[in-house]
Amino acid sequence: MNATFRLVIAALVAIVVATYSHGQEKVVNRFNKTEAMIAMRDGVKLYTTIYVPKEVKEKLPFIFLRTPYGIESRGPGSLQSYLKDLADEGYIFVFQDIRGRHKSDGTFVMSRSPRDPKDAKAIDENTDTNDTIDWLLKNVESNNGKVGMLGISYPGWLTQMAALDPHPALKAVSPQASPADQFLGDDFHHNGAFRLSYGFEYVAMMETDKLNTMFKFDRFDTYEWYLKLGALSNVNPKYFKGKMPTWNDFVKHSNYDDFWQKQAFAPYLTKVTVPSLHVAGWFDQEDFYGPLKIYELLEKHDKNNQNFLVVGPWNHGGWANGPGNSLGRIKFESDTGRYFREKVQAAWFNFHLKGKGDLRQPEALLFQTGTNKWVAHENWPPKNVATKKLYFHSGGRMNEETPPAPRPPTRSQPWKREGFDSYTSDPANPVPYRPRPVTPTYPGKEWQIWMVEDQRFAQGRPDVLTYETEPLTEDVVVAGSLTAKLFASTTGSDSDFIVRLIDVYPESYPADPSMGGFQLLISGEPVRARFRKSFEKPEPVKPNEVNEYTINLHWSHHCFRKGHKIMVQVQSTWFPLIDRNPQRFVPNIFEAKDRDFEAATQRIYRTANWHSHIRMQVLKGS
Ligand code: PG9
Repeated sequence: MNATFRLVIAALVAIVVATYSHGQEKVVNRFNKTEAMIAMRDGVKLYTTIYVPKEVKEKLPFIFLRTPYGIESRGPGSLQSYLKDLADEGYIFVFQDIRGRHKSDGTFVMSRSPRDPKDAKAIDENTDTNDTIDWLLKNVESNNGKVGMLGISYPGWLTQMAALDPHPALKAVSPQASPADQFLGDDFHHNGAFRLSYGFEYVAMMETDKLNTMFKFDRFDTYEWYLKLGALSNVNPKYFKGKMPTWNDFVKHSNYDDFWQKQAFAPYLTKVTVPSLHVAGWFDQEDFYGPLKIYELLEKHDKNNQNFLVVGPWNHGGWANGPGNSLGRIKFESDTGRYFREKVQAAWFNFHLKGKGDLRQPEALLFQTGTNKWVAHENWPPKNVATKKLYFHSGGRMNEETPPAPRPPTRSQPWKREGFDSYTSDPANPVPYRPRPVTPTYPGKEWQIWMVEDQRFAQGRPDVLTYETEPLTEDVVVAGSLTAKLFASTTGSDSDFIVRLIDVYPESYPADPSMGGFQLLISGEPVRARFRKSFEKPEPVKPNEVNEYTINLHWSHHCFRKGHKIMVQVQSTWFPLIDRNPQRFVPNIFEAKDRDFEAATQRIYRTANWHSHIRMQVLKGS
């Protein structure tokens, strides 16, 4: 090989290496990292890492993120994606392990309630945040005295906690996918129905030790594992042995008592203390209720227009990584995640912490699924909406006509009663919430996308009722709240009713033939008969009595396209997402025994008086 040839080869190698390493550039390498154990007011020390850009040209604000999941990997990892646009702009990043988790001292308390303001010595996540900000302002050189906070889910909740009684230096927050009420709508319960797989597996992950330790299932299909577990009263003797504080709280507080009410945000959100950008995903499998509820509660007090909402087509935290142009098999036709990180999140903090740009944040920036476009609204829910009611009819039909009065049984068919559909719900054979095998929640990939799974796996089960419209003759745009009304009876003395709203694609779908007949879940929620009058004081139902159930399906901004059908399904189990109702009333389902579980026959009525239906807020004209 002659010298010139060797040189050419060396140059080529250098170019390849340079190109490759540029693509792999580690953002964290642009920073100097320091570690600190910062003392809180009660002496407990919290592990904190501080990343200051190596080239500091001006004084910089802080971006502060607190987490229970361990900052060692998550801190630098998030600089690479979630926080990359902010890193490119130039901030001092601070990450902190919260009390009792990973490298921090103290005791972890799950969703620790806000402190009693009369107790001067009390601590909570808010005081820990404020003590840390005090320390940062004094100890980190080249800071400009301003702090912004953000985070997703637990870190989003910590961000909202910081805003309850903010440090004066806290100038902007973005609580993202933060829970608001763990009994009514977020991770642990929906309308008081326990989210079994999530509750069990999350508690094991957080409370086995200080790290993120996953529960080890001895079966591949956790549907089978949870079925074999039987009643919830088997959890402590067989697995947790009374050592998981949060599980013990679930058992002790099976109703909406003080414990849950004190933890929920509703009593505390009485003013907008700092500019707040609330972020949610339409397909969030964990905390969709929270961010919209927090926005709604604060909006009532938003005198200075500082409270904003963004909802994209994402799963839990789906905006933090990757382009966000699809989820499962659903395509969104643009890079929604990238757009959010750069044009919304970075713009928000650049404006509030650096005075940069001309922030024109719409009141509510929502991605309209179905038509795949971002829509800016002046109010959420918007004002130009009408109510559309779709009633259940015989033969699985659903339309806007109220059902006729039932015909009495005839002499030739004395047994025939019209005006209801019936199914038997057997706790020994519950309806799965996603196609089996149901892999574990963590670190399972399937959990993250179950809400966009084709719902056809459940159709045809004898314990799932289906009602659907004719193919739509024009687009129907849901914009706002969705509610189901059921008139139902059970042969048991307690029961669950689960309603799922589905967008059914046309059988022939030329835009993507593999999506023909696809069934996309738009919303699904359970109601527990025992809580039909009050979440505080459960009551049995009288067997065979017809009761009215209102199921809040929350909010949506979805366009059911012309040619699609709107479908509603009703069932009484959704397993192991929701624990099984024994269907025989017991004072506390966490203490029910295996022998308390029994099959029940359910009726869903569709008569002139008992007109089960779904109610949707739709944009006027659709
Ligand atoms: N959904 C998780 C969580 C948040 C708050 C309390 C409990 C669980 C999370 O992803 O952080």
